[in-house]
Order: sequence, then structure tokens, then C-alpha cells
Amino acid sequence: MADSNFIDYVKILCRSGKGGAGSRHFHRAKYVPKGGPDGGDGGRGGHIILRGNSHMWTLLPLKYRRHIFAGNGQSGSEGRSSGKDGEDVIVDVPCGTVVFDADTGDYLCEVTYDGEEVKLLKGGRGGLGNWHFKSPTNRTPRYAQPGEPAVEKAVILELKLLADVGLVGFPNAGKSTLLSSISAARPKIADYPFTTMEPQLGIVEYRDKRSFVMADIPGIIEGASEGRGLGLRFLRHIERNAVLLFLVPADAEDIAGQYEVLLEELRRFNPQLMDKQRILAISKSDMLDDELREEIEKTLPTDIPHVFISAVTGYHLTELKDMLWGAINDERNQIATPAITHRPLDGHHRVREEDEFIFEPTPVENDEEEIFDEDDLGDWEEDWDEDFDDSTGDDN
Ligand SMILES: Nc1nc2c(ncn2[C@@H]2O[C@H](COP(=O)(O)OP(=O)(O)OP(=O)(O)O)[C@@H](O)[C@H]2O)c(=O)[nH]1
Ligand SMILES: [Mg+2]
Repeated sequence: MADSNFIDYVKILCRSGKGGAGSRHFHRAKYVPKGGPDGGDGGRGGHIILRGNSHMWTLLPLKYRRHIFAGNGQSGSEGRSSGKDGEDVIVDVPCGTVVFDADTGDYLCEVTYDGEEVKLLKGGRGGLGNWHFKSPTNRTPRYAQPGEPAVEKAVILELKLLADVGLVGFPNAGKSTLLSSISAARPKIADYPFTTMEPQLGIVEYRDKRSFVMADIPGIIEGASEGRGLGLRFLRHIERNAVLLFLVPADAEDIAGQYEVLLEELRRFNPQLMDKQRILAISKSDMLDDELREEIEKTLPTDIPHVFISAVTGYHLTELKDMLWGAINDERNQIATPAITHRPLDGHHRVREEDEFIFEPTPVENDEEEIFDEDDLGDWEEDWDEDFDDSTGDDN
């Protein structure tokens, strides 16, 4: 997968900006002997915001951007002027990106639609300047609030493709051939297993200019949940699909048995997948005659609708699309899809080379905090008399 452009799992280090410190400044000017505190507030630290972008379909740009740091807020300064807010960082991600805490595996947030903005890490609040702390009992507050610290977190971004129909089958079942015959997608097709190494989406045009999205994922074999074959890593791309289309080739020895194996692997990956509507297509049916088809028909599982198809001759493809369309628009599926709960990350999802990725965070630079020089205050504080008339009319 090293040379692949389809990246659906990245680990990055994010750090929001820290808040700027409030200023401890005292006003001084000619003919204004006791100007009083006038230190302004620190600026807010920058947020890290994720934004859905429908033109992106892989996390590849983030693979080369392992550190995402927002700007720090600037310190406040004299004359009650507030420091500048730190710069927010907006990170574009494909729709369907789910974010987990890399240390605990806990689900944090997700971005589903184009333009959706999700605040991943909040910037620290800026500290209040000393003029806020002026009171009748303390006219020379020599303190100001420091800014809130930055938040640092290692996160894992996982892409779960958003498609209406997910294709499930053993390697060589004809999944890619089907996608290429009913959509404009051109996945690689060959008569050896694991031709498809990464998921691919295709838009299936349907009657009356309607369309739906179909996802072709790498083949699944028995024991995939224990890591055999390509494992179950790609199954997350069908977690959000409304309908699962199982593909078993007509020349398989035991079609019902193959279907059961696939179903069991799915169940082990995520029991929630069992709630989805399923359709069974017997692929490569051009190899069957009527007699054989009738014989197979008797052995098929009865709890799932089925259809004999051939992606090569186009046999029953319209019927298949009708069945899929009906299932996608089935009210139950529409309710079920957005309600998916995200489990914390587990071993099924992990990508070793990503997990061994070691962070070398650059130390947070100490931004020049306003140093309050005691001597600077001079003597004037001493002659700050009790009955000092606060003529500035402050709101405090
Ligand atoms: N006769 C016939 N052969 C088919 C049909 N569909 C696919 N094939 C052949 O089956 C082989 C595998 O097809 P693919 O589409 O690559 O299968 P896949 O399920 O995507 O396989 P992986 O990507 O390896 O999991 C190819 O040699 C295809 O030409 C069909 O409808 N009829
Ligand atoms: Mg394929």
C-alpha cells in the first residue's frame, strides 16, 4: 500500500494555540502622574478546525502534514489594547472522516458533509489585562491573567467512504467487473485474487437520471477477522452504506456456504453491519444454463433476496439496479444509516506503519511574555494616596 494514493488512515499531532497573556501595564504620560493600570487582554489561541470537502476523497494530503499547529494568541499591551488572536488552522478533509484519540482510541468527532466545520481543538482563551482587576481596594493591580495553555493531542483520522451500496465478496467474485459495467469507474480487473487493493467508488446511473454510489472494496476471505488476506481493514468503508450487495460467483461450489462465511466475517468486524439490508447476487451467471440455474436456486439461502447476474453480458443488471434502488430508498435504511455509532478504535482498524509513526513534537516556544519591571513603577506608587479620585470613570 506504500505507493498507493488512497489513504484512509493517518495519525497526526495537533496543537491548538495558547492564549496570549494579559498585560500588567500602568499608564504613564507627561502630566498624568497616576495613570493607573491599562494592560490589555491577551488574544485567543488559534483553533484547529476540520472542514468537509466533497472534492477530496482520500486523506493523502494529511499524510505529509504530520503536525498541525495553530497560532498562539498575542499578549495584551498598554492602553488596554488586546493582543491579536492566534491564527486558526482549517484542515480540509474528505466527507466521512472520523476522528479518534490516538492514545485512548476514543471516538472524538466526525465530518460528514461538504462545508461542515468541526472544532477539533479549541485555542486557549487569552488572559485578562490588569485594568480588569482595578478596584477601590486595589488601585494598582500588579497581576494579569496568563493565557490558557494550548491543547495538544495525537489523533487518528479514518476515512469511512460514504456510499449507498457496498460490495462484499471473496476475491475474484467479479466485484470490480460489476462496478465497471454499471458505472464509469474503471477499477483494475484480472483473474487472480486481490486485484483490488484499495476501495473505489462508482456512480451508478439509473432510470430517469437518478443515481447512487457503489463502493468496491478488496475481497474478503475466511479468517479475515484474524488478519488473513487483507484483513478487515477495508470493511469500515461499508459501515456507512445503506445496502450491502453480496457477490458470489455462479461457479462457486457452495454458494450458500460462501455467503455464510462472508456474513460471519462481517459480524465479527461489526455486529451493527447485520442490521443492514442485504441482497445476494450470483455473478458470472453467463456460465450457467437454465437447468443449472434452477438447481442452484434450490440451494440458495431463503432469508435474503437474490438475483442471477452477469456483468459481462449485462444479464439482469437492470433488475439488480431496481432491487438496489428499492433497498436504498427503503425507509428503514434511511433511518439506520446516520444512526451508526462509532466504536472506539480497535485492532481491526490499526495500520501498523501508521501506529509506529513517532512524533517529535517541536517544543512550544516561550513567547515573549510582557515582563513587568518592578523598578519601572518607581516611586509613584508610594504616593498613590488613599483618596485618589478615580476620574477615569471605569466600569469596574
Ligand atoms: N464469465 C464471466 N466472468 C466474469 C464476470 N465478472 C467477472 N468475471 C471475471 O472474473 C475475474 C475476476 O473479476 P474481478 O472483477 O477482478 O473480481 P473482483 O471480485 O474484483 O476480484 P478482487 O479485486 O481480486 O477481489 C476476471 O477474470 C473477470 O473477467 C462475469 O459476469 N462473467
Ligand atoms: Mg476487484
